[in-house]
Amino acid sequence: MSSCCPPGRSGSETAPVPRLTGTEAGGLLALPGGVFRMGTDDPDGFPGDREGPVREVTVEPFAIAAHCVTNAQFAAFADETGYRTDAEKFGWTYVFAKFVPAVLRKGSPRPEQAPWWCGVSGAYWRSPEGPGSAVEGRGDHPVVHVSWQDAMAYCEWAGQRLPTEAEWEYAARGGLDQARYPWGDELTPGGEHRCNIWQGRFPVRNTEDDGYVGTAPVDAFPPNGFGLHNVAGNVWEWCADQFDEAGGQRSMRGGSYLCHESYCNRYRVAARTANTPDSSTGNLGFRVAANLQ
Ligand SMILES: [Ca+2]
Ligand SMILES: [Ca+2]
Ligand SMILES: [Cu+2]
Repeated sequence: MSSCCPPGRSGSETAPVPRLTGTEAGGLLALPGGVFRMGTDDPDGFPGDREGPVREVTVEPFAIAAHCVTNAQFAAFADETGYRTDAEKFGWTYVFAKFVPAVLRKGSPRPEQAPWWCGVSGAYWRSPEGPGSAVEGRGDHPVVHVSWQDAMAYCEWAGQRLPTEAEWEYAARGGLDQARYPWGDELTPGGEHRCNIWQGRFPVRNTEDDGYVGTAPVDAFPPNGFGLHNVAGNVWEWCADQFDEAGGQRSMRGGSYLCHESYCNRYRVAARTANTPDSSTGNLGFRVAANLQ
């Protein structure tokens, strides 16, 4: 697969989703819902990902976070509950190879089809680049190395839930009909970067024109018409849905700081991909949603 998209764990048993309790005040954006046109038939889309056909979808009123769950928010959950993520249980997670110190890179296996990833022992959300790294100074960055199961556990603790794909796309479109990006059809209107993706030549050279080589703060860049930040780029975002009828894989939306037009082009608002619910990588996080009372 020609893609920067995150590789998955394979052949490993999935742990049950822990039952946790707790609440966290909302602070979410309440959206009115309604009918919108979901998906794309654009020739630049990926039919294999089933981005199309364009269809009218009705979304009930709901609430969604303006930004992804941060390291600080996830720390509050982990500190209160002692929750251990799948990356901690498995003992490793995928880190973008360029971020891995040379001494760790040596013994870290790389997936054949995506050799820019390293499976790094001891890496997890608090040590995103492996042992010795920390999230200090990144409290307002999106938590990463969290699996779908981890995201579900956080949601349960917070009294929230993951958005459905339809909710995510409706919210990500910010009221625009069939635009390519959350802000319109142009990637850099007026030459201005509107999201954190990859500039340069993937995966060897990142010119960092948008200001970030890895994650950016969750509220970097202006929000879309509904007030959501960084739906495109920064980190992939887990959704509640199964990816397809085959089951087993969960949907992810939005693309990440590793996305580049030449390689994956999945920062378009209709783009989608998937991973197994126990997989985790350094460019994959989530944003929460909730029902309106
Ligand atoms: Ca970037
Ligand atoms: Ca995103
Ligand atoms: Cu991508």
